[in-house]
Amino acid sequence: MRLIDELKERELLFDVTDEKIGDALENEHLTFYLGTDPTGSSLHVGHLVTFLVAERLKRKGHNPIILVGGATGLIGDPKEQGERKMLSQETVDKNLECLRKQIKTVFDFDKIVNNYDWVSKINVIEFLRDYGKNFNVNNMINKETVKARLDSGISYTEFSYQILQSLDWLHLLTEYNCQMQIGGQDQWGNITAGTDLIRKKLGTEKEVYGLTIPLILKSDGTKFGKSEGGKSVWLDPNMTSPYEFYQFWINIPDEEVEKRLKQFTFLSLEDIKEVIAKWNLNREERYAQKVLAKEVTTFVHGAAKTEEAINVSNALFSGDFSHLTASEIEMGFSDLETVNALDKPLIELVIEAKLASSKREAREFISNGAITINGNKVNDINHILTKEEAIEGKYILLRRGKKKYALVRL
Ligand code: 485
Repeated sequence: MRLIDELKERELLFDVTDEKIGDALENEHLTFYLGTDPTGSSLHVGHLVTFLVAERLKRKGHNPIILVGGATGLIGDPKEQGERKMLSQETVDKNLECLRKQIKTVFDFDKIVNNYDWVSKINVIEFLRDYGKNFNVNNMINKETVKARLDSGISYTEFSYQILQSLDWLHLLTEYNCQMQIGGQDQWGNITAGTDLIRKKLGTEKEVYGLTIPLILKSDGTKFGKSEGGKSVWLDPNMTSPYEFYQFWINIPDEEVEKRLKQFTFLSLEDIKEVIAKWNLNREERYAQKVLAKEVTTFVHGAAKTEEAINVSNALFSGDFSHLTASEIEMGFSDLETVNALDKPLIELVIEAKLASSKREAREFISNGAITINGNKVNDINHILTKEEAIEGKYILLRRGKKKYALVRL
């Protein structure tokens, strides 16, 4: 199947600037770029889909350049909700280093550039004469992102953003023969501003192509990429643990799972069909979600962390924690109420861990068998936890009933 058709089939194609792109993707080795601004210290799953398209193009033999916007991050791409808070140079620099590291660890992209390197060298007279002169304000105002802000207001700073993104592409085309830019569907205006600038500066001597990827939405039309608590799902394991990351994918609803397998995994379309057929035999087992979670978590966090995440999930499901390692406990239960054992009797620990609100209640829970330690029932309210009972001599999971957990550290 042609790559362009495969992208369509996987619901990864929103728009292209030129239909010839289909042939170019098939017959040429294009250098292309994808840009992101260092507005945070990590990418999230919303970014991921676009980066995965870059990976797909790379696997087809095209040459990726990843641009991290050290300059554009200081300006701010206009967003519908209103003017951005300007970030300090320090924050942008710090975020940029984090993103650069993350992109290097997760993806296998050799070339990462920073537009600060060339944008910071342009002076205001050059900016207005060499670039500004090629932009028509009427066209600039008609870009979706600007149009959406005309009522509420937009600063000249954010209004100028599209000029910067356009001159980036011109720079990368001149420097690296970068003929294609990809981005999410919200980048359409910036990308077409770039093709216009290139045409004005270089005529039609160079073919250039823009390709956008649809914004990922949940089936209820809301934004994709928030976990149940409304927290963003980040790629940084210190912000979203591999276990939480895995859980996010395990919890993808049935009506979305086939689409996510197509968009977020490198499984072939035939393999995905088979996964779906098997899943349909008994949807309750969540086979398709398990394949999805395993594939995406492995891509982002590697096989070892994924195995830990799966072990934690299985332990939570079965209530048997005896096989977990200390590192798995740390990954899976970092959010839990944690108490230090220090020779305290079980009844006190249960209260301290907020699994009971009074001595009377704690005694009742323990004696009627509602309290387990690492999955085993204990009925003795004065039981003192020992290192032998602890996982790697360190951790004990206290549980009340089916769902209430606390972590005891020895
Ligand atoms: O030359 C460029 C300079 C900056 C950018 C692109 C080219 C960044 C771009 N303007 C942007 O704001 N991107 C968003 C970001 O950085 O968070 C998101 C897009 C999304 C997808 C993702 O980056 O909103 O659609 O492209 C990778």
